[in-house]
Amino acid sequence: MVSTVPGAGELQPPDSLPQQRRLVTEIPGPRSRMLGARRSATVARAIPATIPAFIDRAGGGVVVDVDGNSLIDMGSGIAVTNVGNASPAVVAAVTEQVGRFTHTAFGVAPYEGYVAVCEALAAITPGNHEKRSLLLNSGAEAVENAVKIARVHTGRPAVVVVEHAFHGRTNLAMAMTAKATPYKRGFGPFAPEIYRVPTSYPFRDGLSGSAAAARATALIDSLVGAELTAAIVIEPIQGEGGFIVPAPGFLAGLADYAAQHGIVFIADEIQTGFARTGDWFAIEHESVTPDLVITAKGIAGGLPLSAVTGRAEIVDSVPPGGLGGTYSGNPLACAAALAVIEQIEKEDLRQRAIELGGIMSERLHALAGQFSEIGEVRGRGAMMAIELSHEGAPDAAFTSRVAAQCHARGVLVLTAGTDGNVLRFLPPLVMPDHLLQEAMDVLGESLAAAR
Ligand code: PLZ
Repeated sequence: MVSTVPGAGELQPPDSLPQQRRLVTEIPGPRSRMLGARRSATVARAIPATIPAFIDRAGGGVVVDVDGNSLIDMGSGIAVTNVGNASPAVVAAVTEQVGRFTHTAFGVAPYEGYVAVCEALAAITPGNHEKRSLLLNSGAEAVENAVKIARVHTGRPAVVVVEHAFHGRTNLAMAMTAKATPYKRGFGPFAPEIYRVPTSYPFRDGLSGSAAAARATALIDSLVGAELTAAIVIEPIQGEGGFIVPAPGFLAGLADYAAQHGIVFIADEIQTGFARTGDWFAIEHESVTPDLVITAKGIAGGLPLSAVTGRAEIVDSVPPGGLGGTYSGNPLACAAALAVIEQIEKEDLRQRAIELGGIMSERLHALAGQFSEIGEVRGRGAMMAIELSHEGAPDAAFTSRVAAQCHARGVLVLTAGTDGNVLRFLPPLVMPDHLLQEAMDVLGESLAAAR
C-alpha cells in the first residue's frame, strides 16, 4: 500500500517545493497506477478523472505526484487555489483554528470567523449598498440558496439562465446547467420553472452586447414574462461552458432589464471570483452591480466554502431559520477565507492575474498564428482559453488529444465547452513566470503532436 500522508515532522512549507516541471517516470508512474487500480475497485466511475496521476503535495505553480513527478498546474483545482496550493498563510490560519475548535454549527453557537468573512465579502463585492451574506459549503449549494432568496423576495417562480451555463450538480443547479452529457442525462425529472435564453458568444454569434441582450430579454418577455421572473442567474464569464466572454454591454443590458422589472440579477462568480480575472470579481469589468453575488472555489484556497452576498433588503426577506446548514461556514474554512483575502490584497494578486494573462495572451495568439485549429483565443486575466475547431466545426477529439499530450509532458490542463473543444488555462496566481512560459512551450509541442 502506498502511504501518501507524511508524518507531521515531515511537513514543509510548500514554498520549498522546487518550481519546476520534472518527470521521473511516465505518467501515471507505478505508484499512481497502483492507486488507480484501488480507485477503479472502489470509487464510483462517474467521478471525473482528468489526469491519472495521484497527488502527494502541491504549491506555487506545481503539483507533485506520488512518483515524484512535478507537473505545472494550469488548473488550480478548477480555479480554487488562486493563492497557491497549501499557501503558507492559509495553512497557518487553518492550523491555528483547528486547535481551537473544529465545529459548533454557526446556527447553534456562533463564532467570529463567520462574521469576519461576511464583513470581508461586503467590502470586496461590487456596490456600496448595505449587504448581507450567508455561507454555505459548495458552489451548487450557494446557487440553490440564491434562488431561494430571490423567490422569497419577489414572490415569483421563474428563474432565467443562459445557454452554455454551468451552475452545479444538485437538482436545482443541474436544471440550471445547460449541458446534457455528462451533467444531466438520465438524472431528471429536473426542478421546474427554469428557462434558458441565448447568451452572448461573440465568436459564434457575432452579435454586439446590446443586440445579444435584446435577443435574450425579448425571449424572457415572450416565453416567461418578466412579472413572473424571480431571477436572472449568469456567470460573467462562462466557465465550464467554454470561457465565453460576453460582448461588452450584454451583462449591463440584462442587469438593466432586471432592474426595470424587479428581477433579482445574480452573478455566479464561482469560477471567475477572487482575483482570477484581475478584479475581485469579473463583473466589475463591466461596471455592473449585481443584486446578489455567488462565490465559492477561490474564496478559501481549497477548503469547502461558498457564499451568497447581496442587497440587505433582498437577503433579509427570508425569515430566521429559512436558510442554513450543519457545516455551512465551517470555522476552518472561514479561517482559510480570511487568509486568502488578506493574501490577495498583500501580494496584489489582482495585478498578478493581469500579468499572467498578458503572458498567456501573447503566447496563445502566437500559437493561433501557427495552428489553424485555434479558432479563438479568449478570456481575461489568468482565465484564458483556446477554442479548437476543424473546418469550422468544434473538434473535441483533437482537444482531448492536446490535453493528453500536455498531461504526458507534465502540464496539467483542463478542457471545457459544451462541445468539449475548449482548452482552458487557470494557473495559480502565484505561479512564477518561467513556469507559465514553459507551460506555453509544452502546449505548442502538444498541439503539434496531437495533429
Ligand atoms: N457555478 C460557475 O464553475 C463549479 C465543476 C466541475 P460546486 N465548476 C466546476 C464538476 O465536474 O462538477 C461551478 C462553477 C460555476 C457553480 C459551480 C458548482 O460549484 O462547488 O462544484 O458545487
